[in-house]
Amino acid sequence: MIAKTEEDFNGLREIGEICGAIRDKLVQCTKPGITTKELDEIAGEIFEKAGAQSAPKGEYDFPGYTCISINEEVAHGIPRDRIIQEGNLVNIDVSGSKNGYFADTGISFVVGKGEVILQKICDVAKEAFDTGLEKAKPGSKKSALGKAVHNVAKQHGLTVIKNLTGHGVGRSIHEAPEHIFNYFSRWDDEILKDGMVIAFEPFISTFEEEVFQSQDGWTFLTDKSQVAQYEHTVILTKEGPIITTL
Ligand code: M2C
Ligand code: CO
Ligand code: CO
Repeated sequence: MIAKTEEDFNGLREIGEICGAIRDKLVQCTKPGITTKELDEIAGEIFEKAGAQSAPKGEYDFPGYTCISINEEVAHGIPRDRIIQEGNLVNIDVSGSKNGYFADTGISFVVGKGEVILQKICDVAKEAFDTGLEKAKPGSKKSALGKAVHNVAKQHGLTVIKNLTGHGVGRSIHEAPEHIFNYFSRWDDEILKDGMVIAFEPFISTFEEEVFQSQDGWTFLTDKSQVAQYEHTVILTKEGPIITTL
């Protein structure tokens, strides 16, 4: 969407804050021994108390309030009886709606002490987000974001997942612009607009560049790579980006 009115900005900020708070609460509750289903139930309670709805459940009939992905699961992990363990790479992705406005945010992190490479891909995902965000200005090319993300990954001897992308958000969970690529695409000549709302989500990978879908019809998996994501909902304005999900 293109945010124009005070009502748009307030509505986007409200659901952004709710999703950001759920993300932070789930990260804080992620300890060895807890299951992904137990974490998801915490999210369900907060959505309800806040008068908000889970976007995956509401829009896609996803079997969970949030997507929680562990290790080889990159995204769209279904909350279930999988027990989180020390050293796991965990991704928590929270998206929701309230009063017709949507937000989407996600983070990957390591539980306790883990392999050094896991912390590195999480740090690089955040660095790629921050660097890409510097290019997120009305009037600039959308392709500049992906170029920045891929460059940061390459600088660290890493790469990106090319078949998972960011997207427009605001009045629904996935809307125009359809793709914010995490690499430079010369066919992508779209210009970013004042008030445009995007979910920017770099996926940084150790070497593979594509994920595949699991038999469960939802979960995106890698074969041998390790992958980290970092995502926020951002309103692009001439005065600078507004991150609604901080
Ligand atoms: O848009 C995402 O960030 C998720 C969608 C949840 S709906 C089941 N919030 C995303 C991540 C990876 C792939 C596609 N979409
Ligand atoms: Co998301
Ligand atoms: Co998203």
